[in-house]
Amino acid sequence: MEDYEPAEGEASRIGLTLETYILEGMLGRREARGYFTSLLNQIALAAKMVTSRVRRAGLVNVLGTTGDTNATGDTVQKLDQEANETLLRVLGRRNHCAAAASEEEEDIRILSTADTANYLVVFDPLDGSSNIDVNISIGTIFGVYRKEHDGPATKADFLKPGRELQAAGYIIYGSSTQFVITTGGAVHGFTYDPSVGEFLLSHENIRVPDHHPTYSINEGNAGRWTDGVKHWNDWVKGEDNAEKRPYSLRYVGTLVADAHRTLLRGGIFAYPGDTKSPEGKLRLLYEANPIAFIFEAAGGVATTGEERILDIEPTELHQRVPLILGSTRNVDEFLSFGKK
Ligand code: AHM
Ligand code: MG
Repeated sequence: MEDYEPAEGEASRIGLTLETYILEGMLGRREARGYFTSLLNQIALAAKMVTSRVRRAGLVNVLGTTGDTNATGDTVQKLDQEANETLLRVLGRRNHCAAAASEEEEDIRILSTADTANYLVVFDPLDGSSNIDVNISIGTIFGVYRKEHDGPATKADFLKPGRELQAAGYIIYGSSTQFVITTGGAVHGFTYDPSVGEFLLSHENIRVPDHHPTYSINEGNAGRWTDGVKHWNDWVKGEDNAEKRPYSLRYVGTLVADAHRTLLRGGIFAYPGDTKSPEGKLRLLYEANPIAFIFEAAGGVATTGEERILDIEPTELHQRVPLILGSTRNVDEFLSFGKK
């Protein structure tokens, strides 16, 4: 898959719409039939629909006071279920997505058996759901794979390592809504302009800084960590002017938000395995893989502490995985404690 990186010497394209960017990517590929382009545009459309809904999140109960039905008579749903339904509905429309696997669904959902349906989409429709009700950043994470055979998609089609992703991205519903996407080359960020109704290129060619004195981990779990993680945690809090320690702690509790900050500023995010959850908390298919794909494309690292996230051969749709990601040097520091 060719990526959408601007040609050498090409002027900055800040302000370009996401739709134009996706279309230009297709025009740059000789064999392109437009299916991939169409699929990415559908994801962008779903993102607009979800953001419009997220922006009214505090009004759900207000809108639902007439007996838990909304203006069109539908039952008022929880936002994460609504985001899930929106993505499934929009992805199912153009016969380019054969099936989807969602964090909110027990099994895969077949969306099209048409010959044109050559792609598979994995997603976490609303990541950080415990933060919805308290008006803290939440997000949507997605990844796109190619379906490699004729005939209907199966669950086995989704059990591929993350390095086979054709595209990955996330949408962060923060102080503004931003859409970060890569097809494996450059990573770009687009900011939603509600007055125009479009995502506009605002962060061109994002690169993860090599190091930043920030760490991000749920320290409430400290008693359950391995000795390596405990020693690393003591070390980041130790005093050393030259190394800019102690590092600052930043933890939102929404992976998309913690990863987004780490992508732009650098530092480290870790959700390691512990005595209660040896495999950590985060899901390989919907969370770790797409975010790892973005970090690697931006020059960062994503590992379980023992192996590269993108090399894991999944065995289950909903399997969990320890996730350590961020700037190369910060992750190296972390790993040096694990090995002691
Ligand atoms: P969710 O998909 O149900 O929202 O859970 C995943 C979230 C991540 O966004 C975040 O990194 C993590 O759970 C936070 O977990 P904890 O509250 O244990 O720190
Ligand atoms: Mg999640």
